[in-house]
Amino acid sequence: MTPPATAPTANNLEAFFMPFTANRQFKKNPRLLARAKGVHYWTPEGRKVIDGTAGLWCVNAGHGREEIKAAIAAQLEEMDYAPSFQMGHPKSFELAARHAAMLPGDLNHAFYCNSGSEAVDSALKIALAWQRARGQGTRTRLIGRERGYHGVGFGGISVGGMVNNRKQWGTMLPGVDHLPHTHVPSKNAFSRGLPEHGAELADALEGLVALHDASTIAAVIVEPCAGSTGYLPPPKGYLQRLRQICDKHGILLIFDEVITGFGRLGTGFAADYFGVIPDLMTVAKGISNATVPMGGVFVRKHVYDGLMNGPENVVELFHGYTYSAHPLACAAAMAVLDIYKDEGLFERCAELSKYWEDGVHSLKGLPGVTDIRNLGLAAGIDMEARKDAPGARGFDTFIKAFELGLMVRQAGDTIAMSPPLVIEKAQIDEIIDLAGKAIKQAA
Ligand code: PXG
Ligand code: PLP
Repeated sequence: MTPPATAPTANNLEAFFMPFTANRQFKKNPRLLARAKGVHYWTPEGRKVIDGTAGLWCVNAGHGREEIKAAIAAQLEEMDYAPSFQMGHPKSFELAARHAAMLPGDLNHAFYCNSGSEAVDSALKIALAWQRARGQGTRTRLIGRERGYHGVGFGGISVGGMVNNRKQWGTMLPGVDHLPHTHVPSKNAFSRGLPEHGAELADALEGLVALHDASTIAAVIVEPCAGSTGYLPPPKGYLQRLRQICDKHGILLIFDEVITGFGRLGTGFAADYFGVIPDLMTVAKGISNATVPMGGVFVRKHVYDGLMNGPENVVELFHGYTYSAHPLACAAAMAVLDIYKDEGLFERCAELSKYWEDGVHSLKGLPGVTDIRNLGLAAGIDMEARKDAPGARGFDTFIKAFELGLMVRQAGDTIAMSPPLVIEKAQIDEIIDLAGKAIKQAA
């Protein structure tokens, strides 16, 4: 049979509608990745690129891990798929028990899905259902934060705070409000680790309570460290204060740990790092080392228990995905947990983070660099925008870096980096060197 004229070939990139990409620009000058191992990618032509971003903040244990491959292959052999609606398969329960055991406090229950976006929508729905189940059904309002990223579902973009991810979609969810973001470069520029100033920004939640009344507010969702917007570690004391205000007013606190979860800060979760336990936590990415898509919502005991009411034959939460707790994802996630533990990768991240901090802050003084932030194995570098061309300098820096052999992530005129946790010191040196060259070449 003759293939249709539009069959995609190496030089026909038209059919794929690319996500979060300037499609027409990309297809004129594509950047393809064809192979990956360890902390490197290779282009189809065989050019080696060091992965300064762990894919998209997700390949925490490095690429091509044999143990994960073997676990997925074995699961595929044994059973490809089983539904999780009114049925179960052993690995989903085993994985949830393992997650519960490693999570702080009484975050003892795991709901599974397939991405961070689904995790966020699931968490928002669980929060609303819980408030209703305890007789507080007037609490329907959800509070997010400016510059927040919570994926791309309607719930996630509504509580999210990045204008480009919102402006095409009209009113989104009703009854949402936002806290101010915590980026205060006038006071905190070039902070190493947590910025000193800005804990009082959490008090804006008291302002929202005064405006809307606590009886209308179900939950607050924040990223402990805002990731997508260019990496913003929270001011000292900020998350603790948010926790106190939520407790005072019966508002659930949701930490979106899609990026910070599974080791990025040198602890299992940001909740461990900050000693602040949210009522619900969303995760994805590092949960499966990005081998099989997976996301999850971890839920504290009171939230789970609050929903386990009514007749026992009635479904407690009318929510779930065909692929919730997919057997391949569960098998991958357990192999990943073994690697994190056996190789001590969270501890390794904690040990390397000072070296990383010194490295990224050595870029201070390069042309146009206005701020550098870091926490754990991640960093954000702000550059001055070119006159009348916001984002152009950031994009050029990203392109120059890729040509030099380094993957970074661009958000406007900010560059973010978050290498796999298996990175070596010499490779950190290489990343810093190439990032510095790219910043200079794009200046
Ligand atoms: N919450 C947070 C905090 C995230 O960082 C999501 C939810 C959504 O996850 P999914 O799996 O639906 O994409 C994310 C995802 C970037 C970048 O450039 C960040 C993400 C995704 C893609 C790019 O910083 N974060
Ligand atoms: N659309 C239709 C027509 C469906 O039947 C389903 C699931 O059964 C979905 C969407 C949701 O798909 P998923 O469960 O993979 O999110």
